[in-house]
Amino acid sequence: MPETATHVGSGKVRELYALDDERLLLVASDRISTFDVVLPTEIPDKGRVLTGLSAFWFARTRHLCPNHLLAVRPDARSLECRRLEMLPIECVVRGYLTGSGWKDYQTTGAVSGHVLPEGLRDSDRLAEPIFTPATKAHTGHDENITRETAAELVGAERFAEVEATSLALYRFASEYAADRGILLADTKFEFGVDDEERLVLADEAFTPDSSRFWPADSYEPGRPQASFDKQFVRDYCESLGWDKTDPGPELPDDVVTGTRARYVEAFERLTERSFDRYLEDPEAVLR
Ligand code: Q0N
Repeated sequence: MPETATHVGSGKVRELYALDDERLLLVASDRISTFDVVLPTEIPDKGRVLTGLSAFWFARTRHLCPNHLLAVRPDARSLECRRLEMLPIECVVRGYLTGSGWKDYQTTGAVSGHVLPEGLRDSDRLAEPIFTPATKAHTGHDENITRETAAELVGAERFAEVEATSLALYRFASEYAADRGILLADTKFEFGVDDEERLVLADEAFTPDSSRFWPADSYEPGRPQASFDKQFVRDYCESLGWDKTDPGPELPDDVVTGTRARYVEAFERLTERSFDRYLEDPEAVLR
């Protein structure tokens, strides 16, 4: 009997289905966004790369925090997950100062209440990673909030737990990735709580859509960094003089091929497995 799945939500490039009362299916498409606009051209296998990376990291971080992953589907782009009660904050960890963190620092000298030393430059590495929670904006951009506001939203005890867990996850993965030539500048987690009130890592984990991946060999603070995965797309879009409003431009074949190769390269460097092997046996990435 074929199973039925009810569509319950979508992100910019992912879809969420309910399988039953306890399980969800998280499906990563091949859509790509840049400058916050989803482009009309897909990157073949992008969704499979992101799903495989998430599964890999869920398997390797279980000792730090339980997670929602139940199974990787044979299509290699879908994860069966446990249904949780989600916490109403985005849990961001920054090891480097860029994006909205750099913006907030330039205006206020602080990010989410962390007062930082003077004189930092765009993309500087921070002496210690910082936890910078944000609100879940359903439209537009997530907004960084203070640790106090985040603690009011989830409770002081749960806040202390998500902060410590997020920092431990980031330290573990960023050290592992840096050893393989990829800097994880920052990352965003979503957590839920199971029926026994245990904190559980949900959503995706250390994918290029939830983290900034930078090539370590070209890292140079004082300017924005090249994106490991999306730089060809950004350069092409900039060359057109597109105003960055919807609809975005179609991508030429060489940009599609080059970008697909970057995603596959990130997968293979981090997992130390062949991507073709992942497609043949997706669940093997968990072992
Ligand atoms: C959930 N979101 C926001 C896919 C990702 N394990 C879970 N249990 C209950 N709810 C959720 C999860 C998870 N993960 C997470 N929405 C519901 C992120 N979504 C946005 C749409 O694309």
